[in-house]
Amino acid sequence: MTTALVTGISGQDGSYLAEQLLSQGVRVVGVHRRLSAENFWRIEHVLDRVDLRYADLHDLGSLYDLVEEYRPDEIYNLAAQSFVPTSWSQPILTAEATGLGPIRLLEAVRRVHPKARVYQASSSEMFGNSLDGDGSLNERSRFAPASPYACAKLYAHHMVANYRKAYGLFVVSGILFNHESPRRGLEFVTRKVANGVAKVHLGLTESLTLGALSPRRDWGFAGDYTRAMQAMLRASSPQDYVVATGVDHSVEDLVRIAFAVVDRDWRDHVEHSESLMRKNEVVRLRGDASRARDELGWTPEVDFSGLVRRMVEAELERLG
Ligand code: NDP
Ligand code: GDR
Repeated sequence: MTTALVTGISGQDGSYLAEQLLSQGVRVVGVHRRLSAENFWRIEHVLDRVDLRYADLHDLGSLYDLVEEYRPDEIYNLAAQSFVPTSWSQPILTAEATGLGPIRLLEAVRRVHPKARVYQASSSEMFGNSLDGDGSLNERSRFAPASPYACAKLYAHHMVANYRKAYGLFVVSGILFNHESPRRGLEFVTRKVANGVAKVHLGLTESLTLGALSPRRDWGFAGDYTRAMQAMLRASSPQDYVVATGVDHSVEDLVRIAFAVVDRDWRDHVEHSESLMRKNEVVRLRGDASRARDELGWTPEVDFSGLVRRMVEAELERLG
């Protein structure tokens, strides 16, 4: 029986990945950190089928013990401080968790179980504002990280490539562009907008306050992207892959399409706050996932408007 260890099991991606692995008969060891109140709302429906174990990305010993005990075939390192604005207010914590955390895991793997295949959650944020003109970003594009989060991810990304080369480990990074779902954290813009639209529609509030409306992102569905993670670990050789839809939209497009789901005009309900504007905003990200398509056979199934509709409907159901 294949055993997979998943860090960040309580997060958005961890929940979809756990479902997919369980449906394939894989034994899932879910790693979560100790909190004063458990945060299992995304994985409640699979809790009875997952081996839940405590470990923290800050604590090498806890990671080492788990790798030694389970000797997993696959390790998915999804845990991170993943919110860009928090990386400005807590840059050192972000460097520790998002940058050094993966190295602690790699050290445990190389010392006790080098046969494990490891997936590292890299990010399109590592490209920063390096995109020229109307192009798109692939595995050979230039990195120009524009936040402490992106710098931490890029450090881990390069370390994965170094461990692969120096130690011959099967370790890969997926350079994933934004992916969303009804299980997204409320602080991220897609879920914030979906939630705001539902509240306006149900008469719970009049408006929604946002920062910049012009940034463009390549938004896909999280469940499509966790399929790509698995395909990377099961490929014949270890390589990094960009995972993206290839289509970008602005925050304004997002808001317009989301309010249209409930037949409303976004201009009647959206307010602006300077406090939500970002330092070093990343203006536009669009990915080119040709390598993942050609070598892994991966393509996304959910398009942008289908994703937005799904998220707004989920919020209406939750709040209604
Ligand atoms: P989430 O923020 O939803 O989940 C992050 C997870 O990491 C949570 O389970 C959280 O636990 C856990 N975590 C945070 N700090 C620690 C720590 N010190 N020790 C152990 N666990 C910790 O992220 P997503 O699911 O959206 O993303 C998964 C990964 O992919 C992240 O690394 C993210 O940076 C990266 N990524 C995400 C993209 C996206 O668009 N979603 C795109 C590209 C990369 P808790 O529940 O206790 O907070
Ligand atoms: P991002 O996602 O920073 O791209 O990182 P987020 O949804 O936070 O921001 C996307 C864009 O929306 C603009 N924006 C706002 N964002 C938030 N959160 N709240 C607002 O009110 C708001 N108004 C406008 C932002 O300025 C930005 O341009 C996500 C995370 O999942 C990372 O972990 C991951 O690595 C990248 O995607 C790829």
